[in-house]
Amino acid sequence: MKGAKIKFPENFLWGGAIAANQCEGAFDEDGKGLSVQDVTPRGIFGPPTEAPTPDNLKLKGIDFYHRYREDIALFAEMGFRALRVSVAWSRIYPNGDDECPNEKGLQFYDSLFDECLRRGMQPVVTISHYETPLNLARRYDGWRSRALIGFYERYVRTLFARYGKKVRYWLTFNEINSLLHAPFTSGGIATEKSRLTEQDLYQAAHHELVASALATKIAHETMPDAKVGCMILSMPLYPLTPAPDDVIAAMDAEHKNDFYGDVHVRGEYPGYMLRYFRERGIRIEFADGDAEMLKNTVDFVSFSYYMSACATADDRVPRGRGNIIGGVPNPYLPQSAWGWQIDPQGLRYVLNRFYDRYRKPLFIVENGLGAEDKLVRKDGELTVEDDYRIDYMRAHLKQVAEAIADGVEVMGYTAWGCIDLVSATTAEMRKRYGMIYVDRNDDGSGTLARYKKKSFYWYRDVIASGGKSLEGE
Ligand code: BGP
Repeated sequence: MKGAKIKFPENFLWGGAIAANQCEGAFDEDGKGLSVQDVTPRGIFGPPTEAPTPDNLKLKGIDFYHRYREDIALFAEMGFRALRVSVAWSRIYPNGDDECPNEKGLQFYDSLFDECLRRGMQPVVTISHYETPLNLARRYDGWRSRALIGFYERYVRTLFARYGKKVRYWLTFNEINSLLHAPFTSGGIATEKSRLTEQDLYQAAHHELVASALATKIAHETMPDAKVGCMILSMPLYPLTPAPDDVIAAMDAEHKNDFYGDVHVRGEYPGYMLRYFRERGIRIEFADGDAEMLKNTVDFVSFSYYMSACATADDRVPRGRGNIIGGVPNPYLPQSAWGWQIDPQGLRYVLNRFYDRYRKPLFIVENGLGAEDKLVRKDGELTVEDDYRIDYMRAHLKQVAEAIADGVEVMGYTAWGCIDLVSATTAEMRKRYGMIYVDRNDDGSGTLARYKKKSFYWYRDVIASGGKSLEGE
């Protein structure tokens, strides 16, 4: 097949994405309570500490809390039409179960969203991005408890009432399918992972799914123009060989992730999951009204995409590293310095697969390359010659164009970590995604000054040309 002519829709939401816990810093300012991230200095898979420790880079982030105006000005220079951010739940409800919200926290996001709008960017807001208030984890075991639905409801009602006129695009839970793999970070579940059964985890997932549907219902009732999306960690799992056993293993592995999108879009539990539960004696407790609530389905499907992996029926084949879920390495693909396999065509594959399955607009809300950058001086300016990042983004955006040519409805693309921030899985600063370099090192040192990388100018040209500049490259 010939490469498609590059044609992105007129109103395509070009932009970038960040998350509060990885960039804001100011972890205890203006009444903010602690979140699960404030006690995980080693990243998603590291053990939590009792209290925040000085080596936790996330406590300081990149000081976005104080520098957001300057950073948004840089995003505007790149021509962003959308900025995906998250609200730190514990800025609004410091303990999660408080009766009243923290006004100072609310004011911060008022100013942040105003600044986005003033600069011509639609805020795309993740309501819960790995930032469950720590008190909800310690006191209730996070989403294992049904009580969390009520606390989340209070929180979203507060957000919708306050920001309904400023924010149109809402995402309910970041990478909701990561709950099984990272229960503390993703679900605020304090019980150690090794002691949790599948029953425990799927019950927690059920609570999140009900909460997500409830948020969608409230949004639709209170904000007629709002669009609500689910957010899925996408990672296509190819069969390692054409052996039918591997094909079925891949289908089963895909189903484990599809479950979440299927409930969000179809409004009910899919048959393959009911079978899985039945055969393992897992009984999901549905409260009265839950089945009805799940029928409040989303307007669009958003997802992160970094890599693909393989699945096999052969348990002896070792698994590789990757974005939370992981899988068996694909012998045909190169990998990043962190072992994440690079597969631009996988993005076209995912877009087609989701569109075939859901027939809903799709939004790529995370994609990018985590790499080590070297600051150099060029024409008197400090910069990074990050051709590797440009190559990654170009190859992926070209595949987005292919999917659009295939007829897939794509709403937008927000590049992950458009400004360097602290890594989620490893809590490092040296794993950088940005088109803007931030002078902060793993030991916490650095001036926090921002420098434009080569990719900054490249992305600016891509956006300005509506993707056309990719054609000649
Ligand atoms: C996703 C998260 C992000 C982000 C990204 C990159 O799973 O939603 O928060 O961090 O992965 O991961 P990392 O920072 O570990 O490279």
